Amino acid sequence: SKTIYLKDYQVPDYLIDETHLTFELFEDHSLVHAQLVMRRNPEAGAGLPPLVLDGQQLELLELKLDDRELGEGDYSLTASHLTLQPTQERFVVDSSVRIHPESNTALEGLYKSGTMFCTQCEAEGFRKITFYLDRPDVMSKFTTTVSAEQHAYPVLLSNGNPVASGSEEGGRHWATWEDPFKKPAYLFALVAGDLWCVEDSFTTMSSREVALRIYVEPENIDKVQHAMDSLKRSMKWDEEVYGREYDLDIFMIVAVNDFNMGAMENKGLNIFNSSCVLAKAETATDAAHQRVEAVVAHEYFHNWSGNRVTCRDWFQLSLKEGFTVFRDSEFSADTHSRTVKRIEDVAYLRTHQFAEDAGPMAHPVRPDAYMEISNFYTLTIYEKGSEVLRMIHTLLGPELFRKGSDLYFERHDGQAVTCDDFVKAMEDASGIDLTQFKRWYTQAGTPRLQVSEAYDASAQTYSLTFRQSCPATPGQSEKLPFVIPLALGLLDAQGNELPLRLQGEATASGTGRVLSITEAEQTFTFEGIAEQPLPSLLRGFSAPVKLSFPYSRDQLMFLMQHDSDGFNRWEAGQQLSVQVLQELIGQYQRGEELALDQRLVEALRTLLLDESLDQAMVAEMLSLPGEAYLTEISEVADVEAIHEAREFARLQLAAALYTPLLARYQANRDVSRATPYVAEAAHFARRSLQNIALSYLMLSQQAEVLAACVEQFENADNMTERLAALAVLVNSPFEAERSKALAMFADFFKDDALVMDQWFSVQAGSPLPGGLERVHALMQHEAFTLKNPNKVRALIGAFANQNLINFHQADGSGYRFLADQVITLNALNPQIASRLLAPLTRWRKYAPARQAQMKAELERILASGELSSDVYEVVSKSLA
Ligand code: B3K
Ligand code: ZN
Repeated sequence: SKTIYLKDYQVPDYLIDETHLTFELFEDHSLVHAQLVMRRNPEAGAGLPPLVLDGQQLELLELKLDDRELGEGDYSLTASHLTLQPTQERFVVDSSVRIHPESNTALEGLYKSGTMFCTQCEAEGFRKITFYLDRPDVMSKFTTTVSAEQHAYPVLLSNGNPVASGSEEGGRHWATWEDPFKKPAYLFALVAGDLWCVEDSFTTMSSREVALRIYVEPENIDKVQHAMDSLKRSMKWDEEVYGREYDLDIFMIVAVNDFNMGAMENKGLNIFNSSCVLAKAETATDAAHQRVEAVVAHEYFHNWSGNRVTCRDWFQLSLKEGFTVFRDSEFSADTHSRTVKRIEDVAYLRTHQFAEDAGPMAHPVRPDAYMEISNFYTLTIYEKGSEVLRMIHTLLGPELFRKGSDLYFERHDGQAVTCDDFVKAMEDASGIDLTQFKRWYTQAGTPRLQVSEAYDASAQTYSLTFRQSCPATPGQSEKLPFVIPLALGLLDAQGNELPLRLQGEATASGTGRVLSITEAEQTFTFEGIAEQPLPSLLRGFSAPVKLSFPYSRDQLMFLMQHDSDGFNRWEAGQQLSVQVLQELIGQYQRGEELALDQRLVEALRTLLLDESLDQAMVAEMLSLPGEAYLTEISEVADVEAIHEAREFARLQLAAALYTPLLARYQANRDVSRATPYVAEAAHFARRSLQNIALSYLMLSQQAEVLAACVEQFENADNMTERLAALAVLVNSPFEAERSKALAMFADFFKDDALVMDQWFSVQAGSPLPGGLERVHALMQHEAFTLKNPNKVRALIGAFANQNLINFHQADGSGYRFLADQVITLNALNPQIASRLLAPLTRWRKYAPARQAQMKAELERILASGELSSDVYEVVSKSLA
């Protein structure tokens, strides 16, 4: 495999003004004819260099240049390129190829999911469909004709507007679609299948009527309404918050079962993993409902941030992904609870993106080299990229940020641009210099920010000193200081916010404010501070850094109660829990008796007893930091100590708080019983507290709790309650009830693939001993197949990522199992194989014995035969 560098970027030699595609779909092959209306790129210099088209796994049947048939001497063909010599500035290339979607298990290019044909072209899948300049800075107008057997494939879709259709002899029919907007090939899509659709419409801000259609397999037609409602809310929100209007007459979403990721923003024809479209109360949890809403919004928002303005090259991927994640997370925050959304996003970022940023695949938000671009659809590009946008938003404020985004869209509409272009628009609109800020795009790694305080009672000054540093990452040993926007407030002894006046300022400018930290070491001094204050730092997680301040446990408890920033109240609770859990981990490691700091118990009791608090917040506070997060913040992760310490704390909390937990549980379950399912914040909140209370209560092994759990499992009218009860039973020692519930569930839902995914996941995640044996057995279940990415994620992914105590079995069996699956999947679906591999790449986190076992498995994968570029890149970099 060879490395591609950003510094080698060159504009394309040729452009494709028009692309006319004809697909003839058959059961044992498909034919693709492409007519490319091309010209020399005026920006690329003089002369007529050879035209090098991308193409992989294509059987070339015919090739013409300006209607002249080319023979073997007129072109050269390798496994990845077709080269021919143009003789004029403007010319037309016609090619016909044969491809095999019916045996495409990589799910990239044109493939079959069940009985339907569909495509996935981002990033470089279009070259598996036809010979093309498969790069995002080549934008073209597409016309697509699809023909297929009418009975099996009544629905034929592509991008843009339908312009013609008809029947052919022999039971076939065809349809032609025309997309008036220029686009890169990665946004091309085609669907053919026996699909039903739900139809609706949206009237845009300039009063245009847009037809909305969501296509699904007939049996899923009753699970589409939530996605349709989410789509309409997204369209409205993008008009209101960003001034962005939809631009075609029709917007379509198609749900497919076999899909490598969540969804894809193809112009006018989004293709979705069915797990990100289908949702109804009986089969999808609250989390699934929220994910559907967020992914529908995300893909819709790409119509502007990604499609109208796209990326010049794949190094700029975060230009569209970071921005679009920021947009969808703000949409969710506006739609439900802002604080809860922020807590969820930060917990996810700190657990997973921080781990990536500290591992062998660490890369900047704008990478400068890659082997396989599919490996760079990462938490760093998406989640950290979104944090970078959020910091720009914080530094500019909402009005200037909107001005900057308007300027960006106006200036670059119809273009393929860079992250620098985006930042330039923000600078030009705001007058704020972001030169130093751009280090967030180029330097990898999570910055550390150490904070110390000094209070001078006689001068009435309070100083905070910040020291920032950033650990070395692959290829980057030295880092320069970042611009860190730090939102903060100061609390007095009663918990009131103090007015803030920095040295040199005439008057205080309110209470909370944002400091801009730009130096390696920097001190800010506040004046007129009459008593020693308690700082509330990094409010709302205003920058993706690891902050440390020497808080005592009592101070954290004070912040938990009094901080005016909801996010930081949660954060104080998390820091308190981390301190307490780390103390338990130490006790376990030293062979001492474990003793839980009772202050944590009392802090949580106070929260449970306060019925005026947002129930979702109480639920979030009750959720102790997860094992994966405790692993991430450990110098050397001790798997057993982390698990035992956390389980001990949960048991102690369950016992001490039994009465208030039961009261909150019962009250909420009563409301749930009397209330029809609604996918809204207050209802999510009630069910989340109910379910976390149940999971604690079950640790008591009381008969009344078991009865309540079984009651909830059997009688719930929604999947949120039913699945939570099932998970609690699966993790419990009540073997009879557990087996009965699992069997009932599988029997009832056996025909619903997405529900069976939940059934697999719940079992794969159970920390009870024998986890690997259970996973092995489940792989034999008739509903399981390695060919479906959702199944792989639900069973193998959940085991390796969410069942740390079983995956990290001391005998190395978990590692061996995962490597075996990676080797099998490498041949079937390289993208899925490469993603599955991530837990093994974290070997440096563990003690020497585990390190050796994990490395041995990585080496075994490397030696296992012909590796895809996807797997090769991750394995080789992990071992480097
Ligand atoms: N842009 C797609 C991701 C494509 C991944 C290709 N391996 C979905 C999204 O981010 O919206
Ligand atoms: Zn995206």
